[in-house]
Amino acid sequence: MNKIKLNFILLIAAVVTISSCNKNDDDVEVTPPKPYAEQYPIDSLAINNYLKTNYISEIVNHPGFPDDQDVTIKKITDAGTQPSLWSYLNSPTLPRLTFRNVSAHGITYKVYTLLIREGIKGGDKATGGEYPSNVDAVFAAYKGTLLDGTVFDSSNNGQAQYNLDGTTHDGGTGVIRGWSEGFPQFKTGWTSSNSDGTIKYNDFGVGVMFLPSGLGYYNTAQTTIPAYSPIVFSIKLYELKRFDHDLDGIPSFQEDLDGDRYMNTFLSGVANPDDTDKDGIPDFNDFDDDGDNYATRGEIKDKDGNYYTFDKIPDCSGDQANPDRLKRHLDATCIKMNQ
Ligand SMILES: [Ca+2]
Ligand SMILES: [Ca+2]
Ligand SMILES: [Ca+2]
Ligand SMILES: [Ca+2]
Repeated sequence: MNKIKLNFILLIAAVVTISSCNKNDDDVEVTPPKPYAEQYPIDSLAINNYLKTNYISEIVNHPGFPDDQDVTIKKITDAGTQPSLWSYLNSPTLPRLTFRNVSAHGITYKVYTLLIREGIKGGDKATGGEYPSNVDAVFAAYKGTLLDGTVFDSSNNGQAQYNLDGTTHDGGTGVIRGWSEGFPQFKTGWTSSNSDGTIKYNDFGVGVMFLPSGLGYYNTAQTTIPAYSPIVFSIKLYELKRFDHDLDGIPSFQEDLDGDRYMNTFLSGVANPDDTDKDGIPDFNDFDDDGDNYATRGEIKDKDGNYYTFDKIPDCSGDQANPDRLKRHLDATCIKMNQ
């Protein structure tokens, strides 16, 4: 590995370390951590029980106002008229409860999300209807509750930027791992202006995520969240912001090779579907994706030095049309000098 590359990795590691420290500024109390493998089965049981004993009691329909699509979940008191959250599991219609397996801390978490409304495209700019990847930023509203229904935090402020990559770069707030796992299950809406100049959010994605404590705050109690609490977030996904982590000119979400919206750095020896040259650094963080010692940024220009749009990056033969082609910056055997 060349030195520049190594320094770049160390820089990224330093940024991540610093932002991780910042995230804990509000900590109230830290109890010694239990093994994750010991706590997770307890959380899993509690979340399953919650899903089977709670229902959606209200969804506010108030377009253009901050409380639009506020979701209230309550304990079931009449099973005949109050379908449990669990009853929506893999439903062909919305609401739909689904889960993903998430590998972290040496165990596999099941992360449930409930999709209540799809975000869709619209407005003058025809934006919206987009999924964030797990390393993008979101502009969202949220309400966080404990499994007993206690609300511990909420915000309808769509102006705040939350970085799903956990960092604070570009003015964002770093988030818990559970948000990085949950938000890519929802799509954005579109914005317009109210007559008073404030932003109106339209057709945004609405849903709920159910997070084990290991993907939340775990043993680090917050002011209103006891240690080892599974947490529930109802969310509204207004907008997103794309990042380009390695500054190679290709937004990170387009470096997600398997297209599952998740990019991670794994322990060495674990196959990473998003790492072209298999050097342990996924493409979105690797400024030389194919490991040919030429930076990606220099490999995606035409012979006049102009950058191709992502869709038009050719393969080694110059073909720009075949959707299955291997783009030249991902092909280490392609000679890229003197194009
Ligand atoms: Ca990039
Ligand atoms: Ca991926
Ligand atoms: Ca790599
Ligand atoms: Ca290269």
